[in-house]
This record gives sequence, structure tokens and C-alpha cells, in this order.
Amino acid sequence: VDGSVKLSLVGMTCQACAQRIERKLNQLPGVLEATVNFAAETALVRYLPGAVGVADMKKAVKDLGYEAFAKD
Ligand code: 9UX
Repeated sequence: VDGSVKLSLVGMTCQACAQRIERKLNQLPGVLEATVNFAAETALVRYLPGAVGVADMKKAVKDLGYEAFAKD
């Protein structure tokens, strides 16, 4: 069973930023599909909870120089 989370993203200044984050999230093992919406400053991620977690996603985003927060 997969899970999904919406992340709030801080620090994006151009559409290429969104592409960078989307690519990075999609490279994480356990992520099924990540979609970044630049205008909304959000990422929607479908993932396998046993393989990857929100903490991993936040770290991946932080490694690129942005910040991510789980939205509820
Ligand atoms: Mo262009 Mo977005 O350098 O960081 S990718 S502003």
C-alpha cells in the first residue's frame, strides 16, 4: 500500500528550481512519483512508507538548498 504526502517548499525562485527538486525526490528509493508545483510551492509525493519517509524527503530537499515541510 502506498502513501502520499504534500510538502510545502520554501526557497524556490524559478521553474528550474522546481525541476531540480522534482528530479531529486523521484530519485529517492521508495518514491513512486513526485510532482512539484512551482506556483503553489508544493510537492505531492506518492511513496512506499516502508522504504522512505518524510524525513528522507526533507533531507533531500535540504541538500539542494531548499526547505520542505509536511503539510496537513
Ligand atoms: Mo535558477 Mo532556480 O539558478 O535556483 S534553478 S534560480
